[in-house]
Amino acid sequence: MINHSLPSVQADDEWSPLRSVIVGRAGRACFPNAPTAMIEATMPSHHVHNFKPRRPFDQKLITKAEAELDYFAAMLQAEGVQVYRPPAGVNWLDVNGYTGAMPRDGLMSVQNTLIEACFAWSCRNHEIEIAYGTILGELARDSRVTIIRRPPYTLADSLLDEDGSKSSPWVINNSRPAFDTADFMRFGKTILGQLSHVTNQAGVEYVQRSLPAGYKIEILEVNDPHAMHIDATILPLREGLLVYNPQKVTEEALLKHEVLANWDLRPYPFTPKEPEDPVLYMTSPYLSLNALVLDGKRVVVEASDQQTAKWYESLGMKCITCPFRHVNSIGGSFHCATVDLVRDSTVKH
Ligand code: ABU
Repeated sequence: MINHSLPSVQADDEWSPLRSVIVGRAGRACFPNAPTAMIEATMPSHHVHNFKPRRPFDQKLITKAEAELDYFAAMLQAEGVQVYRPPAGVNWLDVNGYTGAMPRDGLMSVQNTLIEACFAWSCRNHEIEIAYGTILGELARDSRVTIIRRPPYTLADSLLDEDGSKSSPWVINNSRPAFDTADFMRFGKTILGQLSHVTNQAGVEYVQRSLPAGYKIEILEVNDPHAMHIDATILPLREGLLVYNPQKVTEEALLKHEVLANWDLRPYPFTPKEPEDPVLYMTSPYLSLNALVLDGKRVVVEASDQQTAKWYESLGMKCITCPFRHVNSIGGSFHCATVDLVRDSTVKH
C-alpha cells in the first residue's frame, strides 16, 4: 500500500524518524557459495571450512532466525513503522544462493532513489530479484521514486585475476563495478563508504553516478584487512553522535570528513566475544554496532547485549531490545536485516 503523502522511498540518513522499512526473511538459507579466495578474505578464519557449495544452514537455526525476524517486524509495526516483507519460504538451495535475510547488503535508499547492489559474489546475483522483486515493483508504481536495478554487464565473472595476483589489498580487481550497499552509510548529502573485498573503485563510481544530484560519496580510510560492509564499523546514533569500532577505524580518519566536524565520536568501549551457540559464521563479534536507529532517540539492540544497551543509554539513547542471535549467526544484525525506505528527511528537497 503506497502512502501518497510521502514518496514510498525517501531517506537521507541513518537516524531521522523511520516511517517505512523492509525487514528480510531467511528462507532456506545456505552458506554462500563464493570462490574460496573471496570467502577466505572476508569470513572468520575458523568458520571458512563450513562454506561448502549447496550447504544449507541448520534448519533449527533458520527456524529461530525467522521467528526473530517476525518478532522484529511486528515490533517495528507496533512502533508505527510501515513494514514490507519478502515472500516466505524461498529455497535458496534450489538457486545456489544465500538468503533473503540481509537486504541492506543489496539495496540502499538515497533521497527518492533505491539502488541495487552489483554484488561481487555471483551466488548473490539474483538475490534481490528473487526476494525483493515484488516489493520493488510495488515501490516503482510511485512515479516519484527511481529504482536503479543492476545492469547485466555488471554480472561479468571477472573479479578474480586468473593467476591469483592482486594489485591492491583487496581480493577483487576493478574489471567491472562491484559493491555491496552495506559498504555505504548515509549522512545527508554526504555518504561515507569503504573500499573492501566486495566493493571496488568502479563500484564506488557506479554508486556516485546513480545518486541524485547534489549527493556525494567520500571514502573512509579503514584499518580492516577483512573489510566487507561498513555497518559494524561506524554507527550514527543521531545527528552529531557517532559510535565507531576502534579496531577498524580511527578518530583521525573520521575527522578527515567535513560531515563529521563537530560530531561527538565515541569509540565502542567493549571487546565483544563470539558466542558459543549460535556462533557467528559470517561476521565479526562487533554486531552491537549493526543496530537500527528508529529516530535519533531510540535504537534497537540485541536482547542479551545488556552492556551495549546500558552504554547507549548513557549516551542519551533509549534502547528497545529484541532477540536476534540466530539472525546474527547467519550474517548480520538489525541494520543488515533492514532497508529503510522512508525517514523524515534532514535534507531540504
Ligand atoms: N555485515 C555486517 C557485519 C560486518 C562485520 O562483520 O564487521
